[in-house]
Amino acid sequence: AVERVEYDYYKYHPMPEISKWMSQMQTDYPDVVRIVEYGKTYERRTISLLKIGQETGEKKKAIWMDCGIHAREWIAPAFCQYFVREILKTYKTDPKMQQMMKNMDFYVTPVLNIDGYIYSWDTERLWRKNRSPGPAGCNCSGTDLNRNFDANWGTIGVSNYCCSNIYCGTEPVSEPEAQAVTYFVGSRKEDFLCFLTIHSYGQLLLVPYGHPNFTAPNYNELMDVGLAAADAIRKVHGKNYTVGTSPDVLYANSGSSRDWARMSGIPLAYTFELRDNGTFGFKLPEDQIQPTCEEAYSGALHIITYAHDK
Ligand code: ING
Ligand code: ZN
Repeated sequence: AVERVEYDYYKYHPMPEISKWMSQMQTDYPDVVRIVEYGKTYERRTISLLKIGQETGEKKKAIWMDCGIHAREWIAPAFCQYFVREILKTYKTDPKMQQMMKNMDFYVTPVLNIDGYIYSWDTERLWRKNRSPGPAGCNCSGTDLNRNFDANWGTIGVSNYCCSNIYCGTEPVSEPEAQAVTYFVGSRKEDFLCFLTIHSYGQLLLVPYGHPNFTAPNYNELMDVGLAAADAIRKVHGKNYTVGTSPDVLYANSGSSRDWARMSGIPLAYTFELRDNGTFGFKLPEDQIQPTCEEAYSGALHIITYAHDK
């Protein structure tokens, strides 16, 4: 018999294990899980997502979730994997989840910035950016993928200095990882009800826009749903998540994937900043993976259910 070792959702996993886990999910749930390859990183690794939903033969709505756009935020990929396991577990018995999987496909990217994630494991734990080389004459590598999207690109909260951690790149969507998301989501943007991008840390739910001069047309809806999601989060382990735009909560920024998604017409676009509040920061201990995932799941599910029922 083939020995099956249970995947440990409460540990951090290096990229090869996450890739194997993705294949295993497709094998274990052949009716509802499919791996979709949708881009290449700078170092030519394949960017893949899990498409999760019931095959109905009809055109379906969709939910987007990406994790690991920033290399050092290890809790984010851990959450994407937990999220996938949880919806598949729930689906077996829960009529609401069955209904949602019939009407919607969940597109979940566990690690978007694969090159950076590997670099963070192997070389520099606190690496944030991708791994593309800087422009001619610059000795630093990496562009901040969350400053590279085509959303008021390069205007505020970025750096043009290639050694900066918030270097926005040479032009909008110069980076292959940002291109992959822009193309995949952009080519079916009418389908997406919701765009969730998962980061750490800070315990925040950020709504569009990052630029203080612009307000989302459904700002009130985004805030109402975000505040209700924060309530749902608080009920799980008592943690407080602050809801607002980045200029209101911390500082302004441009070129984020969330702002791009909202500008593209996706109504419910949120950035999750998971635990903690700075005690451990990016090096969140493994004993906090489970509670962090439990509370974030509750918040994400609130937004997704709202998007579905609306
Ligand atoms: N934070 C996000 C970043 O891209 C953000 C989102 C922007 C938070 C501006 C607060 C203010 O910087 C992390 N942790 O990556
Ligand atoms: Zn981040």
